[in-house]
Amino acid sequence: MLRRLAVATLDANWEHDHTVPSRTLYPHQWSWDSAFVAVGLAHVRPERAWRELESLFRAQWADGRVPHIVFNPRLPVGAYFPGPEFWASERAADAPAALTSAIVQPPVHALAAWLAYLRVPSDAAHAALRRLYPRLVAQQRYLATRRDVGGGGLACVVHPWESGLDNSPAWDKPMAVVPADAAVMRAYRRHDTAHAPAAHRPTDLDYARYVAIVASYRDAAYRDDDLAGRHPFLVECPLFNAAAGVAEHALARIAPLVGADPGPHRERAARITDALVRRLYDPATRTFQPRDLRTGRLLPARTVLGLAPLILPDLPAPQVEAVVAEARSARFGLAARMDRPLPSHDRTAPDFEPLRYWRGPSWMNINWLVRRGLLTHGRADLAAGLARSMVGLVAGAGCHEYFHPDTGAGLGSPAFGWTAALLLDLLA
Ligand code: 9YW
Repeated sequence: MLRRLAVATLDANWEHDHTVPSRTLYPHQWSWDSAFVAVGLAHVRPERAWRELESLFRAQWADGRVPHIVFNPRLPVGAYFPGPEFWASERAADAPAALTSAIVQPPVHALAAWLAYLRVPSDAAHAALRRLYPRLVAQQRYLATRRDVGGGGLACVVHPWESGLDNSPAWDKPMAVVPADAAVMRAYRRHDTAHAPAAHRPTDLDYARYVAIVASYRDAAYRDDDLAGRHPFLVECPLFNAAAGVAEHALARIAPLVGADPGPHRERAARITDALVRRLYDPATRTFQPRDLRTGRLLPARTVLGLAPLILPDLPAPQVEAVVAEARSARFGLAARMDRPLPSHDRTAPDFEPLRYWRGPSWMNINWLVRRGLLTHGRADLAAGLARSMVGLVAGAGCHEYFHPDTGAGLGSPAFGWTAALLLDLLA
């Protein structure tokens, strides 16, 4: 039954060569959504899993960046805000012919490609891996070179949207100093609040700041040189960089299959893990925290982003223990028997908001990543507890975008791509 619901959701969201996250809220192709969706499609429609990844990478920029949105040119202007006219990515020398945004999302694609291949290692899958490998390598090179603004071996994100967790409390401090006026939003029509209650979504002031950060990047034709001198939002995120590390591990597995040397990938993976521990681990609180490059300080909110480094297979034992302890604390509630998956923010924090998007609700993709981390580090008991709670959530509410972290009620889009896809992976 559940499996059938998940497949029907993915089929309904399939759009000629990719899957939309949601027909109503997000009608274009989103980068990390496509990676998660490919993991699920590999179980039921393997040929589509490769089309999903390949259509995304066809829109890759010449500098290697993989845009966070690839716009469907068949949709009318105004189908989503901000649309291609707002991004005006044609101002950048490296932009592709496709209509895209100009920022990125967490690089979970190499992992998705590796898992899709493992699931069905057919000749077609092998051929797709060969085509994707150089593109995945270019994606990593972009992040490791142009985005190492702090010079310490980590990629920085230049917009909260790049973190994938848009309005996470992690970003409150750096966002608070971005100059913006909520009144700016009168000039635009938000698409999201027409399809979901405003109380669940980022505020107009958040959006005014999102717009201001894009405007700053756009005014520099989306160049990455001298970001430190001019850009209003620059943070090193633990989830984003953990994804980049895992990508190198995945590429090390893929490389021999396509006639490439896995050695450099292993070395880069080790360097990323080392940099994460050195730059984002706080021994005083025993947590991973994002670093604000504009102040040089770690950001204090204890969000679920801090649990993501668990996905790194070479995370040293003290940090593994620390992340597991944080996940098991009252802040997140991980246990071998648990009713609800992990929330997106510390339940005990005064700014925990169970209904508002990334400020409290539970999300399948983050829980799926944490579960992988638990399996990687031999915590099968906790991984099983988490998986059961995730399946229970979808069994109770359907393939929603996110869920109330206490009641399990479905929130946001009711037919969401990555929820369906990752459920299929859990049920496999
Ligand atoms: C928005 C599509 C995207 C996700 C992001 C999520 C949201 C778009 O939806 O961003 O309107 O804010 O935050 O992670 O990729 O599902």
